[in-house]
Amino acid sequence: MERTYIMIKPDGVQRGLIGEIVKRFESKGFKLVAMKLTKPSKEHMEEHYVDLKEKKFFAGLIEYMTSGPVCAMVWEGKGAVVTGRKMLGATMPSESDPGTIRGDLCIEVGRNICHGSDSVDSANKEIAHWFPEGICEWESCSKAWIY
Ligand code: RTP
Repeated sequence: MERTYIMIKPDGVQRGLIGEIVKRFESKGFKLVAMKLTKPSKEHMEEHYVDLKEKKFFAGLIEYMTSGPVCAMVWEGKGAVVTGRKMLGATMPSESDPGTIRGDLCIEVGRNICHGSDSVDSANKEIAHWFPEGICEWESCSKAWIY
């Protein structure tokens, strides 16, 4: 089953949006298979965004992304990568459609509250980078408590 790496950025954590974002992924039907709050090192974040290292905004991006804890998650389900990106909305909040996470909840590109893998290949690399300890494998083996 396809998996994607979704990260709530420091501004999303500080604004108390973890519950709102998790709710959207749960309501959509995706399955949460890994989650942790972690304050990444500069080196760890530079590796995550290595493809952007030549961009003018790179230093500011790293400073922002290491300014507080992030909520690192892995979500599983059919088409999780493409659908996850659609749920996040466009990178620029001014271009994100209403109904998307960025479209509903933020204004600045430099404070756009969430990250989502842009391909299955990136997702696999990002999951290994953020969860080297492995992730939780679980099945809904009994539905006795679901009404
Ligand atoms: P992300 O990796 O965070 O999900 O973002 P993305 O694929 O939608 O966009 P990308 O181009 O990879 O940019 C990564 C993050 O860098 C910040 N950014 N700032 N100041 C700027 O013009 C600018 N452009 C991008 C955003 O936080 C963006 O999400």
